[in-house]
Amino acid sequence: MRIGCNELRAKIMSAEEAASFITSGSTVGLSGFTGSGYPKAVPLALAARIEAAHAAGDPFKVRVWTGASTGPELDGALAKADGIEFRLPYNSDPLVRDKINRGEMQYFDMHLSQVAPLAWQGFLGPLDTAVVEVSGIRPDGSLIPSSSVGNNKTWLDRAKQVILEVNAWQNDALEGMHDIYYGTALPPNRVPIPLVRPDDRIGQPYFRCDPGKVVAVVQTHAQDRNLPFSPPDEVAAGIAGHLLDFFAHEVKKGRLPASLLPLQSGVGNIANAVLAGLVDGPFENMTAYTEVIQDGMLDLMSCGKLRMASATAFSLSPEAAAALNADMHRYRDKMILRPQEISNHPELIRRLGCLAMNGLIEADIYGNVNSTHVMGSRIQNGIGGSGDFARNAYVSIFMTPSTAKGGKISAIVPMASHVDHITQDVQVIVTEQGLADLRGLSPKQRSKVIIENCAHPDYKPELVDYARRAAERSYGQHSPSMLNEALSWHQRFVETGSMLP
Ligand code: 0RQ
Repeated sequence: MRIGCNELRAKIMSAEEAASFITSGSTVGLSGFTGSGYPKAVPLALAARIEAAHAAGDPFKVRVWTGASTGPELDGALAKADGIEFRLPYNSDPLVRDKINRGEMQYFDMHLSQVAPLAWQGFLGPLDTAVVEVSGIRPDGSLIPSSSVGNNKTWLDRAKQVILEVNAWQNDALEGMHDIYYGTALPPNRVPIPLVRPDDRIGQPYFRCDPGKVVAVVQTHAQDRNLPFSPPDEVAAGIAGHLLDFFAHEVKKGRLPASLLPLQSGVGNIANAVLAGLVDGPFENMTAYTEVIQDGMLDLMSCGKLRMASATAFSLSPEAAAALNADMHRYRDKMILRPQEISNHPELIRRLGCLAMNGLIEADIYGNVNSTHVMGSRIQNGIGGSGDFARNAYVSIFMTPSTAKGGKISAIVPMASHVDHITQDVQVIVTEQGLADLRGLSPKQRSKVIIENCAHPDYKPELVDYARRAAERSYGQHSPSMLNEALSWHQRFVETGSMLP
């Protein structure tokens, strides 16, 4: 029995009945992080309610807060119903993305570690309802978290009312894997967070939750979204190869220990391919202090090279999710899931010395990185946790194929059309062409090594030419630029569909 608390058992009802507690104009804090642990029934019922309201002429909309991206039954369904007025802090759903880019939805794309503190500070406004998936309810009303933790602790504490989805699809061996830290506070009452190793447990395995605030409990049996990863192609393998050589070089120089430092790996295919590359690498006894546990991390664990991983969520393919579910008892002692304010905490990332590896949309020749905006204006996903990790990492690495959209876009450009990570937060850039180690280099030195090592041959001569002319004509000579030309590649793409001249 997943629901051990009598008081809460008495509140079991249908998703439709539960959704009726959510009113138009209210703010809903939902669980969910990279397709894991999001509520799967109440948002669908809410979307149906919104559609019915719209058909009757009622402009029903809600404000949606989550951990990060969710799944089609949440973001997809609510966007399709045109039911989201405002969304934070990270999205990868294509329907939501379209609405944002058409100007039909407000989106506050923010550092994931800052969501909970900002909510506590009151800047985000009141939270009316929390809708949180859990894997069970204990007799005392405390909650066994699901496959992601995200901002759930904060939503449960802050919301005026709580709706719980108890998902029997989630493995009951999840119990005990979580570490929910209740020691965060607002200034001037903050104290050091007592975590000094990735495997330290500093909290408790359960969420506390006042049963009196719970208005509905909905039972589900539904799987997480679990998108497949594409198998590493030549480009991804090239990037992984350069990065592994770099790590080996750093170990040889004595700048990294032989087991490396806690790994952080972003979302996406390239990040996953790098982890796959580490399976065949020489490094043993590794750890991860990261946001998401992907397929590659499970592979690293099963071959014994990754000792443990701390994260806030799983982000697995259907095959890896099935493998984990079948073998949860083997993995569970090696994994800790924490609130995202802890998994992404700048203090902890700096203390542990994480090796941050994140994807990018484009980097400019001076090492400024755009992680979010295509052609300076169209949001792809969001900054997510990349900023939390990049600024505070021991080594901050960004990786990308050197071109996008079949070669029509260069990932290395004269000037980034939007900047998420300033050049000071970007220490290494890797493409399949090579790796640029930017540590200790001035802007002009950076531009040389980025163009030489990372640019695609189709674009390299253009970049060399731009840099040469900029060095002759620029207003200043610290980061030479030609303002009338710096974004012309992007303009050319917008006008012709290609950055190529
Ligand atoms: O779009 O699928 O429509 O073809 O972006 O690109 O090459 O598959 O790479 O999956 O690693 O994602 C930066 C988006 C890279 C990701 C980004 C298009 C490309 C494709 C995906 P299509 P790839 P990845 C912790 C860390 C920010 C958040 C973050 C991201 C799609 O890494 O969202 O780092 N990062 N979080 O075609 C136009 C370019 C492009 C481009 C790529 N220059 N111009 N389109 N694309 N480069 C995790 C969390 O925070 C939760």
